Amino acid sequence: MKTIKILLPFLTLILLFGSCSKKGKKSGGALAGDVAEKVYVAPGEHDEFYAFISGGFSGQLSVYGLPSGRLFKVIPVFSLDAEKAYGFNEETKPMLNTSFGFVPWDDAHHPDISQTNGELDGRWCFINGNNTPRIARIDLSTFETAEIIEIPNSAGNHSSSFITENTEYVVASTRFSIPIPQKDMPISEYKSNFKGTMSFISVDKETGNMDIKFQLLMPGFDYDLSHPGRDKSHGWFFFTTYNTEEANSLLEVNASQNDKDFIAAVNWKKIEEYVNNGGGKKVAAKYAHNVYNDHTHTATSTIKDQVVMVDPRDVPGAIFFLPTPKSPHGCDVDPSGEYIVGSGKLAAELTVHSFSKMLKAIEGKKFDGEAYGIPILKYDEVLAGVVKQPGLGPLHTEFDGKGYAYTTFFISSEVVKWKLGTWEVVDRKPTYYSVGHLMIPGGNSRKPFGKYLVAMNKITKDRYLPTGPEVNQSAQLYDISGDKMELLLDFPTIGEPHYAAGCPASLLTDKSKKIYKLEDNKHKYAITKEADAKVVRSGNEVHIYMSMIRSHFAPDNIEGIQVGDKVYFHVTNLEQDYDVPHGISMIGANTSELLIMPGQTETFIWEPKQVGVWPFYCTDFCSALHQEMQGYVRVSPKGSSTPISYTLDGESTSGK
Ligand SMILES: [Cu+2]
Repeated sequence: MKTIKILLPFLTLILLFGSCSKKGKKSGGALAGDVAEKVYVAPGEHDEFYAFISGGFSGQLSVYGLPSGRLFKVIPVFSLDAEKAYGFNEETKPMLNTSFGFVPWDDAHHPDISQTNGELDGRWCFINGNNTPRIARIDLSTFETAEIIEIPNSAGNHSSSFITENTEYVVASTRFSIPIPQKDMPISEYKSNFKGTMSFISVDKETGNMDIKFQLLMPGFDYDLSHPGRDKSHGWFFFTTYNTEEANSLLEVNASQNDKDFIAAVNWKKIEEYVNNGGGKKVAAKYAHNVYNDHTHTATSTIKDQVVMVDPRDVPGAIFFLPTPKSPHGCDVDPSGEYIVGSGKLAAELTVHSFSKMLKAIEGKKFDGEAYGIPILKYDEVLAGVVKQPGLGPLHTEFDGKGYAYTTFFISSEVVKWKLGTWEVVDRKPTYYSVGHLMIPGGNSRKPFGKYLVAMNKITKDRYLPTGPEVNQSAQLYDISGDKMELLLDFPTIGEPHYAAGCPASLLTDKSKKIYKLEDNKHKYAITKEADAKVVRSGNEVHIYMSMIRSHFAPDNIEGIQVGDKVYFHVTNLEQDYDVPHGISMIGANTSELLIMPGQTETFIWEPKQVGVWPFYCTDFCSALHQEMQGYVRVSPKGSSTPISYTLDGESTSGK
């Protein structure tokens, strides 16, 4: 017995430091022998889940398979994409228009998949642009960005883009408070003058189209993350706050003074009703609304000029503050809708609030003062329980649907599994290293698929072959189907993955689009057969109506172009076969290539600067004769008498 007592501390030490001593070697040495089998997806086989992982500062959303960790696609959302010409071709440039002009780069943070009755329905994925506040909707049949709406009266669009359980709203809120409306004023007058907003963006049930239904004018705190109520708490939305001190400088000290910040509980159904009855004030606000049309293959950008602003004091009983220690980050609601987990980054314990206790406390008016007219509920009256000494630096919690929660701890670099209701820690596993968010497919819904957990780590260090000073960020896959979590796989990620959403592959595979039908192509410059290809001059603008099909362009020889012309290549891919895109590249053009899907039309502009005969070619290897897929443009001096002419089917035709 004595020996065991003496040995135990040593064993613990060995366990604790065992992983560190393996640095540089295969830390997978601790893995069980059958781990490889669990992530191995044989050639030709498909993964069980999709994972949509945000690209952070890359402004994109990447699509992976689980359990293999294979990368399938990078979906361009808020940033130019040189692989797919998003934001380079004329059709998608309007997608990146904002009230600040063309903003071709953003910081994409939190994807969320649409839901019906609280369960993932796989129709759309939403994601926020954090820097120049925007929300995007990605169509999960095409895996393309279908719509982007800018959020006015916002800065640091961080507690976004989370959706209610019938996708009634996608919700966005401000991390940075600002003067609303914006004006020139001293920063030192921040306190009580700067404000935050919460935006409720309605989503059309059929089309998915977004529209800002209302904005809530909130106290000047930092709103960090948010999640909707579900099931019994459907109709409410919860937001974490920090900097309730309203500091405007040295926040690392000045925003950590209060023992407790808040979770704001918003009864959006009540506010919706108020707005539907004419409540709220229409205020001037300039913001862009950009929509891509699958038939014209073209995006339009509309600048809108007002929003409905609601002052919470005008809707009593709609918003309450739940005191939550200490600078909480994650704000997560369990599948039953009863528990609201607030992860206080600087707190020793993990705080869990109870929705039913909250309702009782509201009814009994158990208030502890108010902040800017919003009642603060008594901490003890809303508390469901605390997870004691769970780890250091809790950030984000998701759920497995089997009564357990999984929380990431940034400082102690681990994922901790604990039981809802008893609050006991039942398992913990290290992450490599410093995990931010985690994802369980469906973990933010009534019906999680509690088989895998993906940890998104901020630091990679020695996990991969070195690639200079910068190493890719990393995700790690854990099997959570048993009592104990099991680390299965490391895989590198694109950009900085802030957050992810996942769903069973079966939800998306059947409706994944294969081609765009040519007969549905309503692009202004589309042609549906080669015989319609033509070149039309209008002043110094030349429009080339071009087609591509294995393995040639029509026309492939063009003459009569002059230096100083603005030449529009409108290129239609006539293929009607799955997975046969073509590309086009023209020497000296600002856009090196367009990648055009079967049935789709895209446009680039070429402004020839030099006399000569200049080639163009297909950039996407499309057939055995791909290298033959090429053509020439003859450029004559400005004012030359060489008429427009072009070849169709090898014959020369004169143009107009
Ligand atoms: Cu080709």
